[in-house]
Amino acid sequence: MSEKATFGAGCFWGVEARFRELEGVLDAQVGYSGGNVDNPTYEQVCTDRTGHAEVVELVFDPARISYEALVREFFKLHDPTQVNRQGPDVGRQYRSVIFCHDQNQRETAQCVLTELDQSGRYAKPIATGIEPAARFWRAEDYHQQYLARRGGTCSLSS
Ligand code: MHO
Repeated sequence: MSEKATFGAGCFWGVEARFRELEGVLDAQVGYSGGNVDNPTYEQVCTDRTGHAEVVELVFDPARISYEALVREFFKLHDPTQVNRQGPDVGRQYRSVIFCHDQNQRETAQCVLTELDQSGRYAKPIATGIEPAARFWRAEDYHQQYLARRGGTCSLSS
């Protein structure tokens, strides 16, 4: 059994690397979602005119890791209070967004978001969008497992 989960949390290099470390995550691909151009290139997305977010699409085994655990990890690995940016990376492509594949995912995402928003952990309100999954466009090969291949790190806020 496997399920999909899709998250946008800034530059997808670091987001992919972090999720790949989790037990129960079977596969991860980086790509673009939530925009209005078919099969966009990275250069098009960087113009901030296509509306796509950089996202990671995960395949996971819900018997080994829950969707809720993935959502909690998503919030931990970036600053969800930043609007249309993540650290030095600015533009709608870096927005914080959860693309839900079904009603259960939507309820879980909303529940964790509300809990964290009310926890006092953040100085500002959480800006994360919760949207129905749109079409996923796989990014260029050179963006896949980018950090693993380069041995580098990405500027993540926490
Ligand atoms: N600031 C990053 C963004 C890359 S990411 C794939 C860089 O260009 O190094 O958007």
